[in-house]
Amino acid sequence: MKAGAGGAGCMSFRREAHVPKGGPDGGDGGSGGSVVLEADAAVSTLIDYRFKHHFKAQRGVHGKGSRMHGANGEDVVLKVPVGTVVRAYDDDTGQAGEMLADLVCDGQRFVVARGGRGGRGNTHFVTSTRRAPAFAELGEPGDELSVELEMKLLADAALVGVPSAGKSSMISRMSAAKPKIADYPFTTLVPNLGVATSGDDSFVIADVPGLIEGAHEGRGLGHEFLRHIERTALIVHVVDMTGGYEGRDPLEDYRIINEELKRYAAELDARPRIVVANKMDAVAQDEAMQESVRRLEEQVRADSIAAAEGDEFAPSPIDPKLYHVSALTGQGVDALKAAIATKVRHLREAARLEASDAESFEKVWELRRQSREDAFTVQREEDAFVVRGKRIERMVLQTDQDNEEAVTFLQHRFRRIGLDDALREAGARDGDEVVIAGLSFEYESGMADDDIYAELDL
Ligand SMILES: Nc1nc2c(ncn2[C@@H]2O[C@H](COP(=O)(O)OP(=O)(O)OP(=O)(O)O)[C@@H](O)[C@H]2O)c(=O)[nH]1
Ligand SMILES: [Mg+2]
Repeated sequence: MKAGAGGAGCMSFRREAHVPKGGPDGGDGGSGGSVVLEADAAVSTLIDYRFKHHFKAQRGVHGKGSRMHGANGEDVVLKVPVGTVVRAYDDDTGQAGEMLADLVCDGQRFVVARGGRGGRGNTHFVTSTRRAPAFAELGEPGDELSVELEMKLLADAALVGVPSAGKSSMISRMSAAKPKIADYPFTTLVPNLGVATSGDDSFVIADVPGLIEGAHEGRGLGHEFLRHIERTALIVHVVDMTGGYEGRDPLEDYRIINEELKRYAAELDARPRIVVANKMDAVAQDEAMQESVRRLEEQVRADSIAAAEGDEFAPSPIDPKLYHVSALTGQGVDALKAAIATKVRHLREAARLEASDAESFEKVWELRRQSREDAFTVQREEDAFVVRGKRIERMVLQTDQDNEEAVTFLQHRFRRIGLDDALREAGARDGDEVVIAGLSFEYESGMADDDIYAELDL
């Protein structure tokens, strides 16, 4: 992603008849266009970015005399699916790094490569002692970086449970999805999505591969999919009441799954959850299975209270009711669907409140970016002190090094962002070499007293 550079500010003086030298009138450069990612519910895949990898926004136009500002470069807006995670990507190592943004709601935007600001024209540098500043700023370079886009599943609800619990049977009962169903474990190898409707509500439900003990550390197939569950608002835990052909204890299965979710990510422990007793058609004739249902019923109620932090009347993320269902006969499926739909509706409303200004997301990412960019480091390398930091390097690149006044202004900016102090702390002495953005400067302390630009902003 390559943003446009800002246009240069203009250094110019007004010319009028009979006025030998008018005041400064150099206009500002326009800002460069940014590359922006925008989550769009109408986009369902990242396929557009499979083959086209390079995106570049326009540069800003240079300022002109008579206070004429240059035009801004246009932004490039790339639409991505809701659920796209953006990470910095290192071209050299081929590794994805820090997460830059997580686009979770429709319309959410993230400026991935910011256009450079336009340089300011010389009108900005007038001070009480310098009425005719003979310099202007160059445009800022635009950001240039590589990112990795990953689309994570965003279903409203996910069916989880041990292999063969009947998750695929359930999704095929609830929606038009037709996954493979079979009486051996790990029939489902990739998640299936289905759209279920109940009354006026509809929700997206995912059927994920069965989880087994140790899934959180990569056993079985579950781990790959636990990261999807991580982003699902509601977990529908399907318990096989027959214990399956291995004759397992349904209560033990239930505990194992809960433990795996918790160990994968602690916050999954408090994720809203509905527990379903499946294969109830087979339970009717079996005394021992009926006993299991009663025990599970009690366990779910107890877990629900515990999840509400011991307060029986507080809303608990875990539905206290155990839903009796047969995915085979369809018994109880409509009631379950209605319960999921209601819960999903409430969760969406809560999420909407949280994100009510979708801006707030953008602000958070923006603040993170700023603090990342404002920071700089000073490192002693051989005989020089090397300074690294996005903002400070940009300041240097914005300065016409051949123009003495411009360089003096740069020194003012250095002081303002604390470079002098940082250099002194790092042990710099007068005359030492300081390298920023590939350019050499000489350290000189005690200049703060004669800062002729003290009254100006950065
Ligand atoms: N009797 C009975 N059998 C069921 C019921 N639901 C599912 N089954 C059977 O249980 C077996 C496993 O069902 P699936 O839906 O494939 O189970 P799954 O949870 O998706 O299994 P994995 O994909 O392997 O994790 C199949 O033989 C189904 O026919 C039910 O309500 N009653
Ligand atoms: Mg399955």
